[in-house]
Amino acid sequence: MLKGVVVRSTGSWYDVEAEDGKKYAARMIGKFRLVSKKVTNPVAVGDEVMIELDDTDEQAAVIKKILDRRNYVVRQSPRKKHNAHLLASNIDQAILIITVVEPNLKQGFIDRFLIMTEPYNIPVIIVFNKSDLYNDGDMAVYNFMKDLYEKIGYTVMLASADSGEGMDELRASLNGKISLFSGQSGVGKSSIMNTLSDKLNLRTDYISDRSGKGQHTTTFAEMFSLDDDSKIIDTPGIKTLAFNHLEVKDVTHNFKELFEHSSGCKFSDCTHRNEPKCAIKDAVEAGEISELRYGNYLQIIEEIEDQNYWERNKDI
Ligand SMILES: Nc1nc2c(ncn2[C@@H]2O[C@H](COP(=O)(O)OP(=O)(O)O)[C@@H](O)[C@H]2O)c(=O)[nH]1
Ligand SMILES: [Mg+2]
Ligand SMILES: [Zn+2]
Repeated sequence: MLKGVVVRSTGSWYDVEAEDGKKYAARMIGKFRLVSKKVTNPVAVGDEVMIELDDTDEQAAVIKKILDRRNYVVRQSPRKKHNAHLLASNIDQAILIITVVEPNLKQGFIDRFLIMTEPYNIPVIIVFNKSDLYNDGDMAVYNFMKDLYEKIGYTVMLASADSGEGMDELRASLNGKISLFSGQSGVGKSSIMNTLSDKLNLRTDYISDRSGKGQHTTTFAEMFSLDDDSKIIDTPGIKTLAFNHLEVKDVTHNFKELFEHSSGCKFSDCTHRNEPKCAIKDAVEAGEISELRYGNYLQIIEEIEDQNYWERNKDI
């Protein structure tokens, strides 16, 4: 048996980089205990595993054991909306690539993304790419977002894969860490990763219209080495993030500043809507909590409740 790390997952087999320095195509045989019954894939990129080598094929192996994860990130399964899909595990930080233009900023996406990293308090760097295209108005949007998210504890950077702005700073922040790269299609994730390492050569998409409907070319998550102790994980571009696999309280607990203020609410299970003596509503009114974030929060919990209502009342 050898210890190794899953560096790529296709769903049917896994590329494992083992402690002997070699890469194996590993399969899974038999039953594996899932994070929970609601997770569709048992193994994720970043997982540490024990593998058994194949006697007949020197590149093949079988995954025998998944070692305990120190953290993981899940999203709603693209196929089964009440199930979760593991994106990656054992990461030090997440890099969310976003842009104000091309495609136009969807601010709500940032808040949805942060719900996925908050359960394990995974640090997030929000990178606003394509700064070379920003006019004064776009810069004002960026500065507003930087203020908003830094105030609640995230790091925000300005960057451009084209002009090179912010690339040294971003590269420095990846040193010695395993970083998950994520973002909507077309924001420049592959372009940025290519500038960070000349070995990568990832395919980049060409967007032909300003509406920004890029097609993504990354279909599976994959871990790459920047140097001996710095790794980056590329993930498929995300179109939308929905949370039908969660309960309202999961969202309530994973909006960082809402959770921090919630000790002031009268009811411990306060959802911060119509309940009396709600510290969150007070904080929004006082300008201490962003109305944008609060609005997104309300929208997400309503989506979950609407969904659950129809699920509960399927027979009607
Ligand atoms: N102007 C400009 N275009 C960029 C920048 N980064 C990426 N792009 C372009 O945006 C499109 C999508 O980039 P890509 O890296 O494939 O995005 P991904 O889908 O997030 O991986 C391509 O046409 C890139 O050339 C940037 O910093 N500035
Ligand atoms: Mg890409
Ligand atoms: Zn409340």
